Amino acid sequence: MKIYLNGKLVDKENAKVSVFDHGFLYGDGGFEGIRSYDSRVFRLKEHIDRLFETLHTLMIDPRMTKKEMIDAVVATLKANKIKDGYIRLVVSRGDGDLGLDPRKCFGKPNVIIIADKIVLYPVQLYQKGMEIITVPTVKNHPNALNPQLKSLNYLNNILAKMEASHCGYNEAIMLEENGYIAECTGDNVFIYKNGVLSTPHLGRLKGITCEAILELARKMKIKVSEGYMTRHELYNAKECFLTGTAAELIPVVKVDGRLIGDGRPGAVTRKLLDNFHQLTKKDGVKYDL
Ligand code: PXG
Repeated sequence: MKIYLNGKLVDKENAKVSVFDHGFLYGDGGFEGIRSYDSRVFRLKEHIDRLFETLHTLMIDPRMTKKEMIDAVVATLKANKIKDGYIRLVVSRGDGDLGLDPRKCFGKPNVIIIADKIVLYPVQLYQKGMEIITVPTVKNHPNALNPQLKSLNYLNNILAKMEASHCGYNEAIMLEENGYIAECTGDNVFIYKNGVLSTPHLGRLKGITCEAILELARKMKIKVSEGYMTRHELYNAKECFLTGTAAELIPVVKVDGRLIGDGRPGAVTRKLLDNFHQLTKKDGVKYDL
């Protein structure tokens, strides 16, 4: 396996960064999780735009242009001969001393690209739908660590994930401190009822999959709404599903013990998943192996 590390494609064994890297010491950096389908990197430009926004807020200069970053992702996929895969792109602040002050870092961020195979949720979950719960750990406040930042500090989500798995569930719904639905630990949340597809508007990552689903829904003439969402609305939705790069679109049939709709993946959910699969066949940056 070849890993992209600061401009070079190196063997996995040699892909190493220092223990003084502030990504390791403090979670100081940003990342993206990207997918390729049959030699097309899905919405690569959008992922790179989001990464650069995260880095802009963190005041980390990757010392590469967006075009160079796109080329580096494609080069990594080609070097590993991966047609269908998962790409993890990480930019950390780089080496510094043991203090958290970024000014004492050396201004050389580490840029890492790993291209690997993707492991999906089991296929039965897509057919039967998932059962999930809301958890006590609240979503980071936007003025603390904005959920729109895809930062290397994922502990907020990891704590919520632990709460879900401790209770025997695969995914957790996280609420904002005022109780409104925010998102899951690695997915956005959607509900459908009375012809309207809704997703929370704030307190969440602006998911690339989420945006793609909103676009598809508009094309299907489904009304879409981004606003506040309570647990009551979620429990009484006709359909519910989660979206994310890893999960794509996965139906949810029970939340906190409440059956959603008739307890089976809904027709709109299934149609959107179908259309999403079609989209992955024509969207994105094409490359030849
Ligand atoms: N919310 C959060 C908190 C996420 O981390 C999403 C929503 C969905 O966003 P996208 O852009 O993927 O539609 C994410 C994405 C992993 C993994 O390894 C996590 C994500 C994506 C890919 C892999 O657990 N999270």
